Amino acid sequence: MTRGRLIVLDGLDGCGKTTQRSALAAWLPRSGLMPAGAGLICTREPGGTVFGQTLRELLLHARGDQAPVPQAELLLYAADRAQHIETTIRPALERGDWVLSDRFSGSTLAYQGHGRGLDLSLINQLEQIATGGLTPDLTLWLRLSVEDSIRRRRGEREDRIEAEGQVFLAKVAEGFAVVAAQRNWCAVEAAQSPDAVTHCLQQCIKEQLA
Ligand code: T5A
Repeated sequence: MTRGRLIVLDGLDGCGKTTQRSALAAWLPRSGLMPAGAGLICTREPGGTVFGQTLRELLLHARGDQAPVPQAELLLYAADRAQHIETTIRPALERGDWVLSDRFSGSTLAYQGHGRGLDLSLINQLEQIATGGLTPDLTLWLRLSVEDSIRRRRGEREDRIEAEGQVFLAKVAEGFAVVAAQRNWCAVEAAQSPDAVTHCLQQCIKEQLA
């Protein structure tokens, strides 16, 4: 049995991860890329496990006195990831299944590292603990401007991270650009029609994983 593949979608809030995750989930099993018999697990961070759903609620919706300080926030994202990897992602990959995840450790570098200004080398060490060294086979970065991110989410109820505002989001956007270059992510312009974005993502996946 060959190990499965881990594909990650990442980027700013509202960049289209959910939309594209659905499109890729429909396409991947008939793409000819997955071995016969391999399943596809679609998941997300935070909240890809039952335990993680409780953490997601705390991370995104706790306000006022209940809200975590930045260091606690960092540790909660790491805890969510450790649980996600050990109970969902690693077993799936070992079975030979493919995993498509909406966000992974690059988000922590972008949001908690570049956005909050927490120490990047400590975040990298924490990533080692949380992931046990597991890295994605391919990360697809949906590149979107801060202005488009805000425009797309206008009128929707903001979660705690989204409510941080434009200056924070600009630092996160810069962070994604840095991490994408360092980690050799596949960048796709997210400000195109959803179908055009899907087509570009499919091309990246075929080029990298065929
Ligand atoms: N976070 C997460 C951290 O701070 N650290 C971490 O380590 C991790 C893992 C939750 C938050 O947690 C933070 C980052 C986040 O702030 P989330 O649940 O992934 O993460 O939240 P969002 O990224 O905000 O998810 P959204 O559902 O809001 O955005 P998506 O999934 O990227 O985008 P989607 O597909 O829902 O689309 C958003 C809107 O845009 C439209 C859609 O119809 C929708 O209205 N749209 C398009 N419009 C025009 N053209 C296109 N191509 C479009 N594609 C989608």
